[in-house]
Amino acid sequence: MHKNRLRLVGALAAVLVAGGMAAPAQAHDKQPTLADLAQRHGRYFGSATDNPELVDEPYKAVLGSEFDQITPGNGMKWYATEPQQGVFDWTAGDEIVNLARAHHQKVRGHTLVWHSQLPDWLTSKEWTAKDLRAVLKKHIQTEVRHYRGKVFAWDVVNEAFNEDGTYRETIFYKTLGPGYIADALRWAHQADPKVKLYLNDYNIEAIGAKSDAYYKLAKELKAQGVPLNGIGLQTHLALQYGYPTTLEDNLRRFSKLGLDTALTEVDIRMILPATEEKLAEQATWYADLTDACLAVRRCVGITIWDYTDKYSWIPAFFEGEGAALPYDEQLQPKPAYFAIRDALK
Ligand code: 9MR
Repeated sequence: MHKNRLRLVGALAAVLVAGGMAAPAQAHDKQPTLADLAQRHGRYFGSATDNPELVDEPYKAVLGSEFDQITPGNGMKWYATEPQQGVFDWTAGDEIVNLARAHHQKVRGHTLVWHSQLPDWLTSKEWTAKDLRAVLKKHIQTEVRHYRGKVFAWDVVNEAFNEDGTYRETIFYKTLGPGYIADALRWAHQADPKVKLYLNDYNIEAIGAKSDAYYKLAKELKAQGVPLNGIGLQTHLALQYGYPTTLEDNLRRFSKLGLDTALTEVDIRMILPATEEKLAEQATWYADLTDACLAVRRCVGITIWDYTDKYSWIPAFFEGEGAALPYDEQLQPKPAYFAIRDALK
């Protein structure tokens, strides 16, 4: 399978280059899009985006045509939505929701409870459990109510566990204990009983200590009747660390608990420079994770963490790494793009 795909992708790339066909992305307009192909399987294929990028018209054209699901990269996070206590600002999130609606794309809400990108008023103070509970409940319910009917799912709690499967010692965990997760889910459900509620994290693609922690917690929450609908696997992969070969089994065990799963923030970075070999391996990984999602009925869709290397978070966070997405910095599709298409066919 791997070898065939590599050969196919390589051949296709060679034909395109030889024929001078590395043409603008618009040249693909008449072919079915990633979204079209995913829909044939009852899945979506989405991309994250971020507000500063929305002045880039060629970028927006591909974002609006190739994908049927959007996740705001930053605009719905706590620092953006409640910059002062009790003062809510929906400008950034609304801009993305409105753009998505104009293109009939569904929106994943990201994220309600996270230890990162919190406003200063929240992190610079010592909270009593009673006060922090009230603040958390109000934040969750105000935001979920605002986006009711506009987002299909929420990453309710993001990145709650450490690599070894212990709870991350966040302000919420330290002040409220592990029960903050069930509370957050219940509060979100009260505010919008229809929206799908997820826990979301990275490095939980393979079966291991961290994904086991989610499995155990999800099982407990389901047994207690807590409104949890799914687990989001961020899927920030890196070629140098190897492919998570237990991904499909992992997705399947969550399905068996009665949960949806989604690959929510996919990218596959590499140590630069990006060689033809690395791009071919990356393409294979993109195809493999697409196959894994398609093989598990309750894996509802795939979202890449923006679609182009032009706007990837990777170079700023991992020095010397990048080229993680299916489109290059000139918005040209890479071998990974064709490999995903092939996997969806
Ligand atoms: O894409 C986001 C980037 O613009 C921000 O600078 C960064 C700050 O931590 O967050 C990025 O998105 C993260 C997401 O919200 C949660 N999972 C990891 C993502 C990459 O850092």
